[in-house]
Amino acid sequence: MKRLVVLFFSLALVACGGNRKSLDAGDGILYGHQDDLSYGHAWVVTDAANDDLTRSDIRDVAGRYPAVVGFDLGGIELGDRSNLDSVPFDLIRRAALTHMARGGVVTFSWHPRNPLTGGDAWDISSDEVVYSILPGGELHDTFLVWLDRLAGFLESLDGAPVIFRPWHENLGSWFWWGWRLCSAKDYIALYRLTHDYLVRERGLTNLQWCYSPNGPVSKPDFLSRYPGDDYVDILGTDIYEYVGEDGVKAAGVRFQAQVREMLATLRAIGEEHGKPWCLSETGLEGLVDPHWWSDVLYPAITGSGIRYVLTWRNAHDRPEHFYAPWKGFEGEENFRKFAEKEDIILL
Ligand code: BMA
Repeated sequence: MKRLVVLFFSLALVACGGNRKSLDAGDGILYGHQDDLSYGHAWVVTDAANDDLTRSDIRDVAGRYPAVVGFDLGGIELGDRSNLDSVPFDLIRRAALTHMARGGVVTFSWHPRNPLTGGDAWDISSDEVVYSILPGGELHDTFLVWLDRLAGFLESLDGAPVIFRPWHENLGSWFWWGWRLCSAKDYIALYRLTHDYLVRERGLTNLQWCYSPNGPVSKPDFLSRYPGDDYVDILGTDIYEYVGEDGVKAAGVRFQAQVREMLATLRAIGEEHGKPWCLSETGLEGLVDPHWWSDVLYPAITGSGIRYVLTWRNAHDRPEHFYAPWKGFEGEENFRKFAEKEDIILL
């Protein structure tokens, strides 16, 4: 309960302090962008210690920062200096604290390496990984060291409230903690172990726990690996638009229907369980639909009751890998149209 109050407090800060639309946070949707302050399309912060962190693709295009910024902690478990996308953890910490000082909300995802094979988060060559790191498993002690390093980073935020979203997209089978890679019982045990280590062992009270399977999935599927109301503060889902052989327009129609249906499911679960809900990751790679923001995403989320929507990163070293506009991108005007909507909140 205390944790939720902290979240609402930080959302209210955004709504009151940072946005010229005088919206109650409960009515508006915070817009978020992954890695927004550490790099963008064709630029990257190089002076991690001194950069003033005012550059942002979103600000370049819309004049304001995203209300939510996401960062990924993949690599922290090994004690690496930089994450899996080569962003230094010192920069991530400073960018997260800077964003919160501006009134924004921060969310952390985590793509940890595969502890059994040594591969990455996408290494699904073994279905014994989760089992092996649970109590009694051969790698349990190793995993506790990983959690210790993760806790060290989260502790270094000095109690600032953040959303933590581990073990995401777990109803698909592309991560080693995915659907076909572990039993529901073991998945839930993994989530609870992570939670209990950070909260009970390490006393971290600043984390809002987000459970965010990939969507669309049915309500029974969503709940089949739900860690429980005592472990989760926010319900999320990750849904991307993929363009198939039937083209961009059909992809948009399909995506919109999927998002609407999934968010209706989250609303039903959220109301039953007393939890807020969000669209924790989304996007269309390369924004190949010029009207995506106004005609596809916005109608899919307006009125859905979500607290926030986060689009994925704009890689600086892969020109086609972006999910938000950047200065000079031909679709920037369409994003501004989205950002100007009454219920969309930027910072
Ligand atoms: C994926 C891609 C990868 C990246 C990963 C974690 O969706 O963007 O390039 O390494 O997320 O950020």
